[in-house]
Amino acid sequence: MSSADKNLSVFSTKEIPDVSNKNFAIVVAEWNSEITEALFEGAYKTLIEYGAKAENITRVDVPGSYELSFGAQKMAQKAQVDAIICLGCVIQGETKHNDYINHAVAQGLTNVSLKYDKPVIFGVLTPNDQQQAIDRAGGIHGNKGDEAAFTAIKMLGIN
Ligand code: DLZ
Repeated sequence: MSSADKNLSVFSTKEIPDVSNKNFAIVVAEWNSEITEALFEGAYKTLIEYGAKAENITRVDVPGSYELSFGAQKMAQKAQVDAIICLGCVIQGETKHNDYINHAVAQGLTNVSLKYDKPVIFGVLTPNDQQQAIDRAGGIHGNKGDEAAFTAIKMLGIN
């Protein structure tokens, strides 16, 4: 029996909503900028492909991935912003900085999303090395910036 047969109201991320009048913010970390620029290009291109207007897309740069939460919060506070896409790349190093940063950002973005009732997308690569990052920023594993933007678009279908 389909959902229609059951007479359910369905909000589903399987549907692609009209985003032609939606406002997006893309927050981009400067660390590993060759990677995060590629993520940004992918995210921006995807938003435009799905109908977002260039004038409705705001870019915010922050120093590192740790600052993505604050950047996201500033954007979430703006009434006109509907969804926020956060892009970063934290490469595993000899210390545990990556664990601390990744966990803090994941928690921070979740908090902003729930507090402001807006989709805040975790587009942060957490690779073991530079090559894994390249592979996911337009390389053999695609561009995670595209995926982050597509996720933001889909989440706007949940009302
Ligand atoms: C400090 C630091 C280090 C070691 N590595 C990264 C990284 O791989 N990717 C990234 O986005 N940011 C890194 N940072 C910077 C932190 O995110 C943050 O900007 C600083 O700790 C200042 O709060």
